[in-house]
Amino acid sequence: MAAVVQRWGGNPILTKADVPYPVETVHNAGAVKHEGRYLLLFRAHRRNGRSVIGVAESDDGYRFQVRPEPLLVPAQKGVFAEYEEYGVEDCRVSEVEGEYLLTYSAYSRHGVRIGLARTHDFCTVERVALISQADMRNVVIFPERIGGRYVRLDRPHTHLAPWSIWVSYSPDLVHWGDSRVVIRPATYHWDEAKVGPGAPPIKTRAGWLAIYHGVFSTMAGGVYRLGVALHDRQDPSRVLAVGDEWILQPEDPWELTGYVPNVVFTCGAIPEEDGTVKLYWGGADSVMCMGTARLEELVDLCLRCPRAAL
Ligand code: M1P
Repeated sequence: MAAVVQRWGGNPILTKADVPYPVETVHNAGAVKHEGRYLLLFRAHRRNGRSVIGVAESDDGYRFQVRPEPLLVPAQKGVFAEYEEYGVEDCRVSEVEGEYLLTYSAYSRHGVRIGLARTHDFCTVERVALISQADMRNVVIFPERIGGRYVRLDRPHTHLAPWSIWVSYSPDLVHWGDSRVVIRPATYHWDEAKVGPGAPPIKTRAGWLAIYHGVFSTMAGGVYRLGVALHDRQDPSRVLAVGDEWILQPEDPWELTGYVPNVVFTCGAIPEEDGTVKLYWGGADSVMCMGTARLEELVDLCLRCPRAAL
């Protein structure tokens, strides 16, 4: 049977050798189409072990060139400086009402929380707010307001239960609430250890298609895979279906070994007019890869063979 995600033959599309400043990894990139060009906002470890966000550009979504300087580095002053001291990671990009919203993990001695910034041109970035307390990662913002409010999926950490996906709402991007858990890991399933939002949700006729990551713990460590879920268009806290089967697992050598072995991890996917989606993922926390899938098939996978969301 054909794979749901067709890996591109030119993978990996970015490695540290493509970056014109010293870094040891290029992975977990947010993805967006801006003025007809594809942009990847990737995470890169500097040699002090802390991460920055760089930008790579492309005309076709396959062949990328990295800009000479990173776009986002830890803030040097103000409240952001205190909470970004250990680095900025795993940026997601959502276009909402003509501006691009960036959400990223901000690491510091206080834990990991989420920073939100905005840009119009991907040259200058304005930090808006720190939109969570510690500990939180993997925030994706829906590309439109729903019922007048911004909506996000996120993944808080707790010691009481496996880490789950939540939904939250905001009138102004700064204040968030009305939070509810929407997808929990499923016991003895490929995502049983934890789940987390991946790419910002994509609107389809059947609902919001959300690509997420799930982890299974083995004697050799966690295996990160990708799966899909469908949220109601008007009420995204209503999960219509979660696909029982993963859509992508580590298979290529650069996904099986690297900085963290056995990882495919997405922060971005770009829907195209022909019904396909370009999916970008980090391989083994070391390189960037891409592949394509048919949106209809991803939706179908959720509906045809669902597992319980909670
Ligand atoms: O090493 C795999 C991933 O681990 C973390 O992901 P999660 O939030 O699911 O625990 C992050 O550090 C992520 O960057 C990394 O790819």
